[in-house]
Parts: sequence; structure tokens; C-alpha cells
Amino acid sequence: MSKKSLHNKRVWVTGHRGMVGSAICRQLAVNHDVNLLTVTHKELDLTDLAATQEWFEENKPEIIIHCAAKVGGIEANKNQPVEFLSENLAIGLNVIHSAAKYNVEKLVNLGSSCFYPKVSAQPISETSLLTGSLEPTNEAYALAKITLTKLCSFYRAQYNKDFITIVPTNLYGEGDNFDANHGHVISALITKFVEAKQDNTGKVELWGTGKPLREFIYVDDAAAGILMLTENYSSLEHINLSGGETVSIKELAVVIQELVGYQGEVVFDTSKPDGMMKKSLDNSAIAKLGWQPETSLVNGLQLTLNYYQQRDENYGI
Ligand code: GFB
Repeated sequence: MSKKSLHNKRVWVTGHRGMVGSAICRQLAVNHDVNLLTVTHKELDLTDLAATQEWFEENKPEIIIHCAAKVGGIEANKNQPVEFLSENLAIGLNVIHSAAKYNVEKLVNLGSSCFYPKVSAQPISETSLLTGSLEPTNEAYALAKITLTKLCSFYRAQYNKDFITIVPTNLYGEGDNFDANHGHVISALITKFVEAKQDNTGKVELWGTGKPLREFIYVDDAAAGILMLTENYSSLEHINLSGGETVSIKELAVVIQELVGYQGEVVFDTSKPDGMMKKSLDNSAIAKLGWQPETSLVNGLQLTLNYYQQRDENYGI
């Protein structure tokens, strides 16, 4: 497998203000001697092909780590399928086609664990892709991610482009979206428990049955894994970024509740969806490359809670 050093390269991290993109930028700043390129959404609308290509011409990225995406938790995905499919597809198509047109040396595309079939043998191996129906709550997002993953493979097969796709398991941590209704489960639960404690609310309502199982990786570990794969992985096949701890939503809620110190009641609203009942990825391929996450779930949750509380202080909330 060919190696690609980041040393002295013009590395563009799309979505550098998002949770994953910002974690990658933090690590690039400390551990790698690169010429980091970033551009805000306001400066460049990635759904605009002409503007995107103009940006390529002016900035000449050599390596792209494509993190920009419209993301959200289970309810946001379920309620806005049009936006989740079309925005992610448009952004991805523009970045990938432009990367090919302007001869970018390497492009790293991010897939998602939700793009595997709803019913998959666990832990889910890379070969499960497109072997069954998708989970309806995230079908739109998954379809966009599957299409972009295939496009990267097709570019490699047809035009010998070094485009890869990394499939992270559920991520959380610093920089997450802490909106109680639109965020993913960990950030939403932190917000719900902290606010309930502050307001002395007797009851916190969580979604679904609490029975689904999810595997979690702290975002700084994920960023390290993505950078390791950027330098060391080059293949037609997508690769899982996995090896985190798998817990039920109920177990997760108990840990977050304890860390926050919320004493009230916790109830599950079963009118809200569970999504996939189990999502845990097979990490054999990435483990062979000698990589595994370092942060335990409880430590990662504490770090995330600290970040959330400091962020509140900074905003004077
Ligand atoms: O993190 P989450 O929104 O995403 O939800 P998915 C995980 C589980 O936590 C589901 C439950 O079973 C939720 O019902 N849950 C309980 C809650 N309480 C809450 C709450 O207050 N907020 C949230 N958000 N969940 C997403 C996909 O699926 O996974 C995305 O929709 C993306 O497309 C992401 O791929 C990684 O793991 O179910």
C-alpha cells in the first residue's frame, strides 16, 4: 500500500469548524508540518460548483480531508431527508469531482456507520455495504454517503485517483452540536442532564427504548485515526474506523447522569425512534494497521462534559 506523507503539503480540511474537522486541524497544528488550508461556509458555498472550482484554482490543495457535511442526530435525519440527501450529495460531488479535475494527490472521504444495512451481522464488516435495506431514519444521509463512497472507488478504478473512504463509528466530543433536539445522543444527553440539574427539573425525557447499542469513539482519537489512514491507507475498499466501546443507550444515560450529578427521574419516550438496534463496526482492518482508540468512554464523556461547561462559561450562559 503506497504511503503519502503530509509533510509540507497543502492540506485542505473541509468543514474545519465542525467537530471532526476541528479535531483534525488541532492535531495537524501540533503534530504535522503542513500548510493548512481552511475556508468558512460564508466564504465558500461548497454546493456551488463554479465557486468551488475557483477556490481550487486559487488555493491548489494537494491533499483533501473532506469533513464538511450536513450532520445531525436521529430526529434531524428523520425530519429533513431532502436536505440531508441533497446537501451532502452536492457538497461531496463538487469536492470529489474538483479534486479529480485539479489533480489533488489524495482525497479522504468520510462515510458513516449508518450506511450499512439496518440488519447487519455484528460487528459490521466493510463487506456488508449494499447487502440489505437501510435504516429508514437515516436513509437520506446514508444514500448520499454511499454514493460518494462509490464515486471515490470508481475514480480510483477508472482514473487511478488516490481517493479513499473512512467509515467512522458514532463519534462525540469537543466541538459537537449540543442542541437537545438536533444533536447526536451524547451531546443531547449532556445538554438535557445539565439543564435539568440547573433548572431543578424532576424528570428528563430520553428517546426510544434505551435498548439500542452504539459504539462510540472520542473525536480526538478519530482525528488521529483519520490522519494515520490518510498517510498509510490507499485502497478501493472503504475502511472502518472502529474499536470503541459498545454500550446500550440506557447504560450510556446512567454514566452521563452520574457525571453530571443529576438526581431526578429518567424516562424513555418510546414514541421516538430507536434507529438501528445495534451498530458496532468490525475493526479488524484498521487494527492490522496497528491503530486503536486510546480514550475510554468514561474519560471521553468527562472531557466532553468539561468542554460543554467551559463553553457555557465562555458564552456567559
Ligand atoms: O446519536 P443518535 O441520534 O444517532 O441516536 P443514531 C442514538 C440512539 O440514542 C437512538 C437514542 O436510539 C436514539 O433514539 N436517544 C435517546 C437519543 N435519547 C436521545 C436524545 O435525546 N437525542 C438523540 N439524538 N438520541 C445517527 C444517524 O443515528 O448516527 C446519522 O441518524 C449518523 O445519520 C449518526 O450517521 C452517526 O446512531 O441512531
